[in-house]
Amino acid sequence: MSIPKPTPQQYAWQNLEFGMFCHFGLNTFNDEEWSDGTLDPASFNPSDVQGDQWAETAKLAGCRYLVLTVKHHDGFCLWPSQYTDYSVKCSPWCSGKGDVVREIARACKREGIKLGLYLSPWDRHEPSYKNPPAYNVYYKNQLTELLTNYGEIVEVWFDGAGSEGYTYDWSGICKTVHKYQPNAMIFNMGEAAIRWAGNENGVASYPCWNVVEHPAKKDPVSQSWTYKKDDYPRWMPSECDVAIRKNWFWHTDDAHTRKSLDKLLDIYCRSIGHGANLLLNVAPDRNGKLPDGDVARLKELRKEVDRCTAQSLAMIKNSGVETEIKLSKPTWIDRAITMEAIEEGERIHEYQIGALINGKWTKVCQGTAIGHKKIDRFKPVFANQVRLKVTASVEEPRIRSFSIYNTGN
Ligand code: FUL
Repeated sequence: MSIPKPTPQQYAWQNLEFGMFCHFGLNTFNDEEWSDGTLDPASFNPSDVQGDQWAETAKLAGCRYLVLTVKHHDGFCLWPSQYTDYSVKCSPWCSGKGDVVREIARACKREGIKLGLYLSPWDRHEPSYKNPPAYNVYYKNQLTELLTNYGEIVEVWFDGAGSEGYTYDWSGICKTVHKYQPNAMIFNMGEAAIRWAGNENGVASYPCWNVVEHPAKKDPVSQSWTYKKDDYPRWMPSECDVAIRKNWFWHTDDAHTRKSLDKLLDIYCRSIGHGANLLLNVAPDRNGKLPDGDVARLKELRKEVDRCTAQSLAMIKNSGVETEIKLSKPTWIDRAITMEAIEEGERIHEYQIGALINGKWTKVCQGTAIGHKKIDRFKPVFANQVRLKVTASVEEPRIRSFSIYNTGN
């Protein structure tokens, strides 16, 4: 039997690596995170919705996709859905003629940022929620509106929160996605193409394998996947989510909780650097704008990621168990970034990185999974040869790139 491999869509999505999450809605205007569906839609009144600023910020941060909460648990819709009045059309914003989803889709397209949609299954406003068969129709209708009116959608984010024990028509919901957006990633529920990393800290525990065994075997998070037993093992990459501040939505009093640059760099190395995608939430404020302080922090993050990795001392592509880099003279090295050619499966199960120091090979780090990307940070060594040695694999290892750096950190 051949080893599991990503679909072309999963592969393309993994190459995006970094996304921006935007939580925006009635909660933004009421200092709430989980409002109960009774807030007055009239309170949704941004002075402007500056989609271009969101998309430009995503781009300068190095994000390649943006996931917008088009409906959070409170049921309020950021687009004028024909299936409910609990939406922007009953708000004073643009005299009820506005459409946040349209604005953000337009801006993302302009910047070359792919768009993802978070549509909460749990709905605390919609009266039919009490009647699952009726609500499933409502949900699929809304999904159809979203998947047919806003261009290409890269990901549909199905949040499991609040839905424990509820009967969703996951098969029908996923069919709707496949029908209208066959390339979209389904996050976390139903016939998921990508899985949740299992925490809201933005980190993937290591090793974070791309291939999942049958979920009943070990992964409690994945009980929501509706695949049959025979469909395992299967390729299902991981996505990590985290907010730049303590909360997901914008609040009047949490700017001081903005994560430090060091914290964000650590998150980056333990999500993207563990082979997962990172979805970093930056919440638009009541002016419909991403706050200046958050934007500044994202710029710092991008600058530091670029500084550390823009100039590799050497980079090499290879097939086989040993990949060696020879430098012309001894150089300080403190980081290695390795990528497997995952389109051919996750073949590497164990590896070591060694450096030739004063004529002697010394191990600088070791690991198990590499997958899409592994970032190894280690104590600086002064060496002119560095070697990646695969010590356990299935089939011949395929190294998309092995590169070394001196970050000085
Ligand atoms: C959770 C939600 O309950 C939070 O409000 C937030 O949307 C987060 C991304 O997912 O499950």
